[in-house]
Amino acid sequence: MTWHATVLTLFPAMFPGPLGASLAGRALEEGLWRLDAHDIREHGLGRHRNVDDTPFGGGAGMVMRPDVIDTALAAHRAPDDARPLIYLTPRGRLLTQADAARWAKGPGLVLLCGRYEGLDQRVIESTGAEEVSVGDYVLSGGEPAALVLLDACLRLLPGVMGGAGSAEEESFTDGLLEYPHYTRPAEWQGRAVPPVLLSGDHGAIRDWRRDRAEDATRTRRPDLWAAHLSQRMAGRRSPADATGSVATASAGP
Ligand code: 9D3
Repeated sequence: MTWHATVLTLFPAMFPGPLGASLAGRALEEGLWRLDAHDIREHGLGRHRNVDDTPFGGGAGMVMRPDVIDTALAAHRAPDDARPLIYLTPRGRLLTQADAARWAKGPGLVLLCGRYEGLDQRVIESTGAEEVSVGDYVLSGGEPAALVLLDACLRLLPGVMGGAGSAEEESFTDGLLEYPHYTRPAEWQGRAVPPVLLSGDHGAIRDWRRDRAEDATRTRRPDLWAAHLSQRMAGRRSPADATGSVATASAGP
């Protein structure tokens, strides 16, 4: 079975968008994955196909109606559909690489994109949708977030990337940012490549890259650095130290 993404959105023209180009686009053409984007407005109410209404309790903006969302979902998701239902919302928990890895192994996803102030809370609860955000910045809607989430999953599907995949995957799992990269020319606009990279000393190159990766992580991403340090401490803790081992096993980064 091919990995199947269904997107419910008011802007189906935003799909596949950038996922129609590059490796994901090639894989889409080759049938390695499938994408269906459906317009929620097709399930809207009345002559104007209304999908939203004013919020109970007052306040600014509009809320997407639960009946409309429920009808749209019923139309595009069979009762026995095993795919996780994800609602893209700034109120969601942050997307992680572990999510992408888990979802890439499954049959696909059903993605619900909100506009306006979002969905009526009752339809989120009744459907059991998983609420996911892609970061702490304000987007115009869930669609660009859905594209990001899909990209993260697609590059993990067998055959989508050039094959180098899983070994390279370890580098983010290792918990450090990457070291900086250089190529020819060895000197450019008065800037030299770090001499160690031209030395042929592979031990020294490995050490330099490790140092640069640690420096970058420490200064740019103190959150990742703290997680990396506790991982490193856990790795060095004696297995005989039972208390330490148990505490470490349950405390993921
Ligand atoms: C900032 C306060 N609000 C608007 C007056 C709430 C709001 C609702 C909906 C803000 C943005 C949006 C649209 N964004 C998404 O639907 C969204 C999103 C995001 O904005 N950032 C990160 N991840 C996501 S996932 C969906």
